[in-house]
Amino acid sequence: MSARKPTVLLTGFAPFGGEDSNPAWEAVQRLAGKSIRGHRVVTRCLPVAFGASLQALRQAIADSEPALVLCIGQAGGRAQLSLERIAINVDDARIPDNEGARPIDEPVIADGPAAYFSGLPIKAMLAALRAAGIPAEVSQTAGTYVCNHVFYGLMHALRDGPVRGGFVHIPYSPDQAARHPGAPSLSVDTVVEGLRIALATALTVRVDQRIAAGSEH
Ligand code: PCA
Repeated sequence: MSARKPTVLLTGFAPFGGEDSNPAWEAVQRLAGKSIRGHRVVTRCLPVAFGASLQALRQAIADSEPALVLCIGQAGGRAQLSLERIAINVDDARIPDNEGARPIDEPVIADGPAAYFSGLPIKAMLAALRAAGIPAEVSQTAGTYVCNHVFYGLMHALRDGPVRGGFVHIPYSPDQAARHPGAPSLSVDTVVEGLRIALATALTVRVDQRIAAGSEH
């Protein structure tokens, strides 16, 4: 009987908000099937829709039985890989999702706790990324749109088990930024390398480092 190689689940999202691509999925796809610290990377593209995104995520977790889950989304306007610290129990959509839904001040999970912290060692991930020359930050909010919805739903789904999970936002790609003059960007190549480092760190570090990454606003 041969033991199956453990897996990590890495998700991206479909395009949204008038963009014709989502570099979160482009980057994630490029790690499909790769081996990172003895784990095979399983990938899934989630719909940008409040209900369907979490259904797809739960299904992907059931299918791949991962040791660790990392969800990736795009945050156009941010300048660095954003390691999200906290998911909150709020859906408040500034723009409709891809199915036209626009919840306002609704909980992600009725009667769920106000928030969950990331289950990943975000400070160690930050240090590893910076050491590799990849711009990164700890983010204190994942917003209140579909990414926060998925992050909160992920942490809720994993709350009683051994599987760890977290969320990373990425900037525009250079071609997207060319259509948003002045907006910062990171190449998909750099994002792919950053995600590889983030996953390798998350898989090996159990006790996070204690380094400052707070913000005043
Ligand atoms: N970013 C959006 C949803 C999908 C994505 O890639 C967000 O930040 O909520």
